[in-house]
Amino acid sequence: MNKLHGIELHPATAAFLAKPRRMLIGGEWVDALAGQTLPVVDPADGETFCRVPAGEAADIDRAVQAASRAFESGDWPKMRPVDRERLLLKLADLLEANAQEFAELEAIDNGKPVTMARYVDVGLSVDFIRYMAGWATKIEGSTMELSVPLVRDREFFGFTRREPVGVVGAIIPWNFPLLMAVWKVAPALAAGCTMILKPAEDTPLTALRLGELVQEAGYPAGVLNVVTGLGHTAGAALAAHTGIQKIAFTGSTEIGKLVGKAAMENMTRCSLELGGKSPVIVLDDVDPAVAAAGAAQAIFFNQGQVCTAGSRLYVHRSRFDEVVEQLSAIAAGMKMGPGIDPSTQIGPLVSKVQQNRVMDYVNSGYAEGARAAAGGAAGDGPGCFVRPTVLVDVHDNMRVVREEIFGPVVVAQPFDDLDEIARRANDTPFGLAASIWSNDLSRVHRLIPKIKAGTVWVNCHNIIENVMPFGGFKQSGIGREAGRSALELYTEPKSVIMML
Ligand code: TXE
Repeated sequence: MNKLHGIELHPATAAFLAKPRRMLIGGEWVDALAGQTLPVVDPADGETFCRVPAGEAADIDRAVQAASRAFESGDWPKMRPVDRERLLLKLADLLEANAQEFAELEAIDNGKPVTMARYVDVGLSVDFIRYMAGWATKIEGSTMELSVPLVRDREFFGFTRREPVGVVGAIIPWNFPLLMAVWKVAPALAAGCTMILKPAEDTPLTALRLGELVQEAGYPAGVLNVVTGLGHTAGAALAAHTGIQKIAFTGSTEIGKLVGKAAMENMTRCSLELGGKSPVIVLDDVDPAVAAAGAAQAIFFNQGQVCTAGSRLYVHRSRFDEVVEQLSAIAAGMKMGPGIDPSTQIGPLVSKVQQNRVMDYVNSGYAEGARAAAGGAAGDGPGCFVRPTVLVDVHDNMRVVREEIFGPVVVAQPFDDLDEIARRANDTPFGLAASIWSNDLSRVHRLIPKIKAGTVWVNCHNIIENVMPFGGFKQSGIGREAGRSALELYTEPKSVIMML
């Protein structure tokens, strides 16, 4: 396949798609033990364009054994931190050198616009690996003065160490396949852990290609294993495996709870990054054009398939009509098309399942009295498109306001005062993110502590930064990825008390 949807593919993309794809276990490229495969579907036209192995429990078991050998042999955890750092930097360099291929694979597999994939998915991944590489040499404990009772004539000395937690299972979603892989791989490897990575069944390609780069960079066998497969088989087997010491999951709240329960059975360390229903709060001092552009980016970025998507828009009543009108004009003007086409602004959703899920929500909104100020329908043809949609005439109890839609659909409502908006913004089981739009510092600062969310943006939305902790309050998850906090997820503190 050299051309797709009339667009010439980079020769490296075409070459990767042309060869058989296997899973990476213990430094070897292997088929699933049962010999089964899964289709990989182009969401722009619904066609299967390649297949990957359908790994199951037995394959997961092999991968856990390989990762355990790499951990217990000390090949990775005992490698000099500066050498682990060097290998992570090498991985970042290789990813950067192959950026166009990764962007195209992501665009074809997930449907997202290729230009966005190039600068957001691949660009952020390169930066993130480099940032995390630096932490390999900076994992520290502390020393303490002890006051041990009853043994006053002896001296004591206490210190803490941070040790790698061990073998890590990572289960990732399909919305940012490469970036979500890297968010788990880079801190885990920097900390000295080894890993089994299970990408989402809808988007397995960049995780497999990342495995190739890890091999090319010269990592010891078994440090990173990539097993493709379904969630309820491969994913469930990984979460429940007694050979892992930590599971890191990003996905739906529903499956996150299952993964959490399986982890607790074995006391496996567990971090969960789950769904959201993030509010975008526009106060009355904001230029409606700025608010509309911000709200559009908050919800339409990545077709709304973002855990932090600004899916609930609250605008002060005095500005509501103007903002909704301008936002609707932006929505109506967005160019929809296959992700691989560089002129596309809105690609297809990841799958038919997701398109149907999103359209079911839109139709439930209509049934409860909502009206589309823009969009409100699927795209024509076999692709998994949903038109950028702005729903108005909604109220707080509708499903479209309460549940995560995970598509390009925003519900817009007016509000009157700050106390009311804080209460309504928090009236959700989720607590991942929120944005406040205003230049009135006093009101912004009064709102920030009232919002129950892991990230609050001011005059921006969906800005993800390597150095900032990222995660959710309430049912949006447990733990904080990125920044220094990510290292805490992959290390265990050990207290050492010495009598001198
Ligand atoms: O997610 P799943 P789905 C939300 C979003 C979306 C909905 C459903 O609302 O509409 O979830 O998407 C693996 N044991 N988010 O069904 O099922 C699966 O193979 C272990 C928000 O795709 O949670 C994949 O690798 N693992 C989210 C991963 O879990 C299992 C991103 C996520 O899939 C499993 C994605 C099981 N029993 C969806 N079942 C976000 N926070 O960004 C599935 N998996």
